Amino acid sequence: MTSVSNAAWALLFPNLERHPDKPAYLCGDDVLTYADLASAVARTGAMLAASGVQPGDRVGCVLPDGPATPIMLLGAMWIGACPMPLSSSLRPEEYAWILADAGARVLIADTGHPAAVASNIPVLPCSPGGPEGLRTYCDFLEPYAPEANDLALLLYTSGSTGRPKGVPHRHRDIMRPAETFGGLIGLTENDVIFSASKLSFAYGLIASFSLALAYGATAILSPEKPGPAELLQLIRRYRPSVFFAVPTLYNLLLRVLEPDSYLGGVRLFYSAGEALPAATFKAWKLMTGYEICEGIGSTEAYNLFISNRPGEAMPGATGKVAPGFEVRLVDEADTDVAAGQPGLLLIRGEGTATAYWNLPEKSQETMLPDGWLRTGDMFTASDGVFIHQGRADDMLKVGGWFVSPQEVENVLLTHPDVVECAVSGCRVEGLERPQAFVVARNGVEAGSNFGGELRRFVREHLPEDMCPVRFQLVAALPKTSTGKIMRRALVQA
Ligand code: 3SK
Repeated sequence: MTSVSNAAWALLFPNLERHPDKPAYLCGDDVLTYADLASAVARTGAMLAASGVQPGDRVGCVLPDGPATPIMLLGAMWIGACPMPLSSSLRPEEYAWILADAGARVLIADTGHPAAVASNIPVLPCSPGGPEGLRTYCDFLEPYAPEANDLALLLYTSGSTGRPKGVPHRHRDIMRPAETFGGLIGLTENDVIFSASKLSFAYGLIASFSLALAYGATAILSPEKPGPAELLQLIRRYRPSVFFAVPTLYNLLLRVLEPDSYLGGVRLFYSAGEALPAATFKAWKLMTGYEICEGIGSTEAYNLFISNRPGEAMPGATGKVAPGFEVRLVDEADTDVAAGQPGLLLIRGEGTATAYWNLPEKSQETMLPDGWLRTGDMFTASDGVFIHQGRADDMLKVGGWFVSPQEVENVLLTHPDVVECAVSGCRVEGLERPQAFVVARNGVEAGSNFGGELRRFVREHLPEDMCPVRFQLVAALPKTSTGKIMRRALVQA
């Protein structure tokens, strides 16, 4: 077995040589330079080793986004352990289940956090102090030299149903987004990256950790979950050049933006996590003058595998295959579909996970022996441009035809009084039919025949079978901790 670079070393060392005093992270008034980061990582590695953490051990990390998060992740990787960044907002039983499933040796968390209370493993409180304090503890420790298949990271997907699945990644996988997607979006060390998605979500981790450090850029971290107005303030304060967010957040930002809102400095607005509705793309362009560049990735890929190219983003399209990936669209028998037909997306590329943690059957279903990975997403493609049709398990079968909830939602979202919506299936006389849940603009009232108006509107644009049989006004839609709409939570409502 050949050895590969330790990911922590590969992410830190070139920066120490090139620009030790450059800020790696900005958070509130804290500035963490690359030298500060490296010192703190060595110290954290030593602290973990002294606590009995061995190469291969899983280390749970439940921390609000801030300098401590990359320090802890890199510190664990440095000694060959496998960090598991977890969202701060899971339920106690979810923490208990995940930490037990992973067989985590220790948990890094505030001792009062529900994760610490729920876990029955040693809790290491995280108090790295300010950058000066970190520097005085600098302690050199050789990085662990991993073998090619040694794990560097264990991520748990926040699936909308069932138990979360552990997705292990190797040291070299951590570097892969920078070798492929980073070039696609033209990243350089001069970029200042701000991801509204957190480090516990693969999308945020790719942006604020793998890409930021591999390019020697600077990333902004925010411990809170800022609302749209606070996000605008952060953008004005730190002037990021690249902004990553999910579609829901762009919709929320549109509610607080004004035509002359200052977004100076941002050269690229990027969206992933869910399909970006064409209506959001257009409203954003109209309001700000900027395009939103959309792509799709997954925790299993630890990368983005289809993406628009900056400056050429197309409303309603996810884009073209990203560098480093091959893709196929297949039917349920794994036969390639005819051009233009919807199919299940398979991807193949270096750096994708080769199995789930502790789930051999699910792994066999998803990760195929020849390297192809089932994404669970449906797409159509023409001229190399991919259009997302939704998650395969969200698709409805109405009158013998597949109905994409997203296609119906995209029409509803063009109605001026619809802020957000989700379409799911319901049963009418035993048959599956679409139903819609709608968050309306302020002032629209239940009982005002809004449903009738929406029905008329959808019928103008789509065939009868695709028209929801009922429209329910709701105050908010159920979402996962990463901001994805949980359509299946609305099935029985
Ligand atoms: O979950 C996603 O959609 C995603 C998107 C981009 C990168 C990573 C992930 C997990």
